[in-house]
Amino acid sequence: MTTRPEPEVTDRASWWTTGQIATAIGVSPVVLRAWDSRYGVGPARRGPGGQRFYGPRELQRLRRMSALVNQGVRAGTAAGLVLSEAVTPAQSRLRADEIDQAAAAIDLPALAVLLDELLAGHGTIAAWVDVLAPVLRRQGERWRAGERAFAAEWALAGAISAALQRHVVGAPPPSGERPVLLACCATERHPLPLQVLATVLREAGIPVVFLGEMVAPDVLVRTAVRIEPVLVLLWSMTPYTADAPLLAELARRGVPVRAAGPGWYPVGGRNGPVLNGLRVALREASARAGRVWP
Ligand code: B12
Repeated sequence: MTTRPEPEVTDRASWWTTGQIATAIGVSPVVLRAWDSRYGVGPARRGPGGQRFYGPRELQRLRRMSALVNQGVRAGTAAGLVLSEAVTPAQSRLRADEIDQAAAAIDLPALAVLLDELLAGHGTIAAWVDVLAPVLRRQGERWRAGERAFAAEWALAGAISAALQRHVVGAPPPSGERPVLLACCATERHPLPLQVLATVLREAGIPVVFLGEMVAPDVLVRTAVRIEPVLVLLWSMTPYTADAPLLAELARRGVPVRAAGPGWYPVGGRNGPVLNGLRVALREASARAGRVWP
C-alpha cells in the first residue's frame, strides 16, 4: 500500500520502471518481479498493461531489501522486515538522539553506521526532514547559547555529506540531458541542504550538477553558460553570504536562476520568491526538468 497520490498515466515520467530500478540497485528485473509476486515488495502502481511503476519510497524499500539479502538474510525474512519498517516519530527522535550523541563524542565509525542505516531505512527526504535537520538545529541552538562545539558540528556535517554520497552509488550516470545546477554562493560554507536536494534529484533520475560550497562567481557563470542548465539554484544560508550581484549577472546572461535558502530573505529572490524548503525546491527543479514531482 502507498500513501502517494495515484498519478495520471501522463505522469509516467515521475516513476521508475522495473529496468531502471534494477539498474539503480544492481538486482536483475527477474528478481524484482519475484520479490513483488512472492513477497509483496512491489511497485507503487501498475500501468494499463500491467507495467510496474516505482516511486522513491519503493526504491528505498528495495534498496534496503537488497542490502539485507546481500548480508545473507533470506529473501522472505528480508521482505517481512522491510514491509514492517514504517517509520514513526518516536523512532525518528531516537535516531536523532543517537546521531547527536555520536557527533558529540566525535565517534566517526558509529556516525557512519547510524547515517547509512538512517538513509536506507527512512529514505533521503524523511532522513533529512525528520532526523538530520532537527539534529543540526539542535547544534545551532547550542551555538547560539554560547556552547562552542565546532568539532561535533564538523564531524556531523562531514559524516552526513559522506553518507549522502554513499547512498546514491548506483544512480544512473550523467546523460546528455540539460541538468539542474546547484551551487553555494562564494563565501557560503553550509552546503548540506543543497547536497540533500542533489541526492534526491539523483535518486529520481533527474540530471543534476552539484558544485558544492564556496563556488567562485566566475566558475559558476562559466559553468552555467557552458552546460545550459534547466535551472540554477544559488544557495545562501546566512544574510552575509547572499550574493545579489551574482544572481543579477546570471539573470542578465539569460541563465534561469532562483535564489534558495534563508540567507536570501533580506535581499529577496530575483526571478520569483526565494525557495526555502526541500519540497518546494524539488517541485521547482523537477518541473524545470520536465518531470512532475509526485
Ligand atoms: C553545520 C553548521 C556549520 C558548519 C557547516 C558544515 C557543512 N559542511 O555544512 C560549519 C562549522 C562550517 C559552520 C560555519 C559557520 N556557521 Co554554521 N551552522 C551549522 C548548522 C548547525 C547546520 C547548518 C545546516 O545544514 N542547516 C540546515 C537546516 C538544519 O537548517 P534550517 O534552518 O532548519 O533550514 C531552513 C532552510 O534552510 C530550509 N531548508 C531546509 N532544508 C532545505 C533544503 C533545500 C533544498 C532548501 C531550498 C531549503 C531547505 O528550511 C529551514 C527553514 O528555513 C547551523 C544551524 C542551523 N539551524 O541551521 C549553523 C548556522 C547556520 N551557522 C551559523 C554561523 C554564524 C556560522 C559561522 C559564521 C560561524 C563562525 N563564526 O565561524 C560560520 C560561517 C560559515 C560561512 N561563511 O558560511 C549561524 C547563522 C546565523 C545567521 N543566520 O546569520 C547558524 C544558524 C547557527 C546559529 N544558531 O547561530 N556552520
